[in-house]
Amino acid sequence: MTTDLFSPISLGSISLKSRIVMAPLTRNRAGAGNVPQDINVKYYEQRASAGLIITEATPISAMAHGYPATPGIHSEAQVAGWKKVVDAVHAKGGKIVLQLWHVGRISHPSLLPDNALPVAPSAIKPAGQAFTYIGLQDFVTPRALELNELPGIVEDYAQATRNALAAGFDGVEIHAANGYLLDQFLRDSTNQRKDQYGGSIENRTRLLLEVTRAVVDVAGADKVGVRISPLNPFNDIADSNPQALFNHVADALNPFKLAYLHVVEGGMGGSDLPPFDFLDLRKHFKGAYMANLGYTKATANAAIAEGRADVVAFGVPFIANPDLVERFRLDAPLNEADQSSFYGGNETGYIDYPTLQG
Ligand code: 8OZ
Repeated sequence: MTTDLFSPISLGSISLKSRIVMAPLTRNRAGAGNVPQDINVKYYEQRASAGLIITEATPISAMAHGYPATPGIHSEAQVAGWKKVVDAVHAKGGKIVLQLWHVGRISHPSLLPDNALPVAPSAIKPAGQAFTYIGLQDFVTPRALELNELPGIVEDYAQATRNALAAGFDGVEIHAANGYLLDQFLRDSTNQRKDQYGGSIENRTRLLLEVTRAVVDVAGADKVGVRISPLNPFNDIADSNPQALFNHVADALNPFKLAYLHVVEGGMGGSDLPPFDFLDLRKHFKGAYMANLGYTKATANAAIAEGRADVVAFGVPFIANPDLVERFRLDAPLNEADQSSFYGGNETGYIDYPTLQG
């Protein structure tokens, strides 16, 4: 029998019924205090037939927030809210990991404690605007983190991991992609530090490895994945040599024996991207490889059959199709996603997409 999307697989200690993964999706519908609420429970429960759900990006601390209504994992109420999500997904036989997120400079004082400046590897202002509770606001110049603050950031990841395990999650994914804090350290357009966290590829990878060490020490490597996006220019970021950087990241992560490496294989939003060989990256990483970005059932099956991926994460199709797995199984038509309800709002465009049953 050929291996395809419906072949079971284990990612570390997490056993999946299929290789159809729900990608992390920011939806901006948390309740007061950035606590997961009933509609969030319903939304994830509806999608529990996925082989694995990766939660929306989840801030690890008060300073890690950069958008309105994103559910955190740093208060007791948030942990209790997430526990309801996890219990609902588990009751339906699903698996779910929490994505650990620090936005770094992609934030705004109005979203941070005491109107603090966002923090980053270097004091470089991103082009563009932040989504805030008071509308779109120009990004500000962030404050460069002091060397002696970095252990505190690493500890925030560790504490968030303890909280995620307390909520019952099957594991955690470290978000090192899409121009947020860890990616800001990795790529050299945003990291111009002169200390041991900047400059060489080894130095720029250091914080990710320290965070991975801390998270693995809490959860065990077989419950930890890492997400990277070597080319994604989203959030005004780039690197002068992405192939060398991310091949090194893959090599450096190998000794941990992680559950998986999750790779955004391109850019969100059109622009000219530098050449990059994802198969080369895939060969550097010795564990399970999760591919993401624009895959269909056909292209995902081809990637799995050809060994270019072990599992595939689907984003937009899961927004619009809670029963995506069943639809793939039957080759049934997919619902169209309504872009206007992606970020923020209520039940509409969130928990009202029909299944094949209605
Ligand atoms: C889109 C809008 C807001 C946040 C990411 C967490 O790209 C996000 C995100 C995406 O990882």
